[in-house]
Amino acid sequence: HLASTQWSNYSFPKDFIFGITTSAYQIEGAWSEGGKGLSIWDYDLHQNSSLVVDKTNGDIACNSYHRWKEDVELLKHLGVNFYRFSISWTRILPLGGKDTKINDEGVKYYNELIDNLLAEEILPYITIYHWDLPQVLQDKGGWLNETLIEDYVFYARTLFQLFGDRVKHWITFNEFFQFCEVGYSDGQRAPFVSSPGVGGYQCSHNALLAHGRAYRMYEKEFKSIQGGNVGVTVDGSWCDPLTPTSESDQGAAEQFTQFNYGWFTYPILLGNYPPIMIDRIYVLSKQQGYESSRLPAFTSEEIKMIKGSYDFLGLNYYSTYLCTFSDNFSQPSFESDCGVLSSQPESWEPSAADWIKYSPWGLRELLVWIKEHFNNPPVLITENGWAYNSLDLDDTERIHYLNGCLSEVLKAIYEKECNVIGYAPWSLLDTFEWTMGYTLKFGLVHVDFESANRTRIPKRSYNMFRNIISSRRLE
Ligand code: GBH
Repeated sequence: HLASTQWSNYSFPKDFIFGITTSAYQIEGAWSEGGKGLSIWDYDLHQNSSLVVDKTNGDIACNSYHRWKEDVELLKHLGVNFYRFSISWTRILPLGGKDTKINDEGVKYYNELIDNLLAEEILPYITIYHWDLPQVLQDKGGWLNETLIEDYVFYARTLFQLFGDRVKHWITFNEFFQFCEVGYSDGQRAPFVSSPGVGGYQCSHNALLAHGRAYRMYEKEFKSIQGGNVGVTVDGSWCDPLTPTSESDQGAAEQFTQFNYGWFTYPILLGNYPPIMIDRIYVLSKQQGYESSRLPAFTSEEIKMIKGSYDFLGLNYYSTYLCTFSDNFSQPSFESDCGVLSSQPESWEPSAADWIKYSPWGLRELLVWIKEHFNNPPVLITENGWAYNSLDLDDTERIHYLNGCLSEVLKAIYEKECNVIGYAPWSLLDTFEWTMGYTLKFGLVHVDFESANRTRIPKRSYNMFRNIISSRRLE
């Protein structure tokens, strides 16, 4: 059935931008070179290699610290308008906070990368935080400690000062849900803290405040001089009702989106957590014997500060799930607070990642949901992708998925008037896939992790994406 699909016939609007994405820990390597300090991922995976399925780590990864010129060549030939990458906090501030010296070698690395991108007319879109917290700050409690807000704002200010003369697009955070809920509640990502129903909320409360404070700081101290934009990336799945005609399942699908996506977007766009989260977590916390809600509360000052703290909304979309209410979860936990069971039917085409099945329509549904809930803010798709687990130079399924998702983007723009401003797949390269190690491949470019110089070979999807960028249409 792969060949028979018809993609949308529209052309991408004139000002629609194309990019591609990576993140520092997943590609750079050189974990202890150039004066870099230790991040939680360096530290934890060196402590315990069993945290990763193939017992690998990002010590070398794609070696982009040394081979970034090849990355720039690949980006140039691809023809992208922008490159979304992240800065390694400990390459700039090896000890994290205010009392550490700026590491000149780290600054030099990013200066060269930025200058070479700009020379090729590729705009840098920099993610300030893509999960690699300095270990010294984790030693003080990490995102559970509200003093980290100050440290983050200091780090962000340092980046604006160092690079903001040339970098005009910043993304404060990548995916609060992943580093907070999975990192501090489930214990499945660094710092591998297990505190169900508690840790994730505390982490994200502090991280949302850090986001808002950094946004306001840029607005006050840099915006008039540097003229850039500050956005944030939230990961979004779409949820359809398990039984389409069931009103209960329809309610469950909306509740899932409120909890998984509204958790972060409601504060940033509307000023506070979704009412249903505030209510349910309060009631359940009381039942469970807590004195106050496990979900921290924003003060009215904080609400004013955080409301509207974005110039664009970054969206990472990979897959859709089917939802139904359930109370069959251990307590306390985010899952029982949310009260929704999600699954994916066997009949949807599987990728090598157990959480991604072929479901491009959910991207359009989510874009429409965003438009309706938040009055059509500018949305930049900052990730979207498909995983293989073996050599995939002829990656037809990835091509099929990216086309499918882009087709839904076109429909969202032309048939639903959604304000989608650009699109960047995950990822330029096969990367170190966190706890999946090197077993999952998302790249449009293959990386030979056996070769000393991490040889890069473009896949078929790279050429397909290149054609889309130059023709501005799907084929
Ligand atoms: C992105 O996160 C990251 O930003 C990026 O660094 C990473 O390399 C890329 O994905 C590919 O993995 O519903 O229980 O099955 C995506 C995080 C993790 C979000 C899995 C959805 C589904 C869990 N995704 N999650 S479940």
